[in-house]
Amino acid sequence: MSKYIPSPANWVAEQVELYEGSGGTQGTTLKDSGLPVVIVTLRGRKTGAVRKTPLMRAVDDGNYILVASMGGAPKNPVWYYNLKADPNVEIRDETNVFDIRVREISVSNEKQRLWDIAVAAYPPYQEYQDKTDRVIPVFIAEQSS
Ligand code: F42
Repeated sequence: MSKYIPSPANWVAEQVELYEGSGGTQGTTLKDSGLPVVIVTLRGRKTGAVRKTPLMRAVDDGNYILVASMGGAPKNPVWYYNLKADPNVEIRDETNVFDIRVREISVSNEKQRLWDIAVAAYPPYQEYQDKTDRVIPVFIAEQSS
């Protein structure tokens, strides 16, 4: 079993601790927004360590949509590169936990469809896209394989 390295961002590490420590019954929303969050457990591509990344919950017909927005920052979050290197993740959605494979969506019509669902779930994603020059990557985690 690999070592777990918490996020260097304290508010993120604290949310993970509360969410996972409570078995998915506490800390399951983003701050004051009340909007639901999932925890994605993945592997660091250089350290091989276990990393845990909270993301907003956006779902298309039972499949989770993962949006690498990082608040509209100019660079992709590091977890984007970790997922490209190893797409096998665990997703915790409150008390439900799934082992699942993710893939990046680049086909434009499918990406637009998933993007629209993600923005409906979390409207600030659109503001983040508008303020950055990069095209925000989107992954899908398909429950059925
Ligand atoms: N971020 C999003 O992008 N989208 C969301 O929808 C989102 C929602 C959300 C909700 C709640 C919450 O608490 C946080 C939320 N975040 C969301 C923030 C998200 O959880 C991440 O913190 C954020 O996207 C930044 O991701 P990051 O992977 O860049 O994390 C940074 C802080 C981090 O952990 N950096 C590490 C570090 O030490 O600087 C690197 C960790 C790492 O993966 N290292 C790799 C390794 O091998 O271990 C090496 C990677 C390499 O290539 O160098």
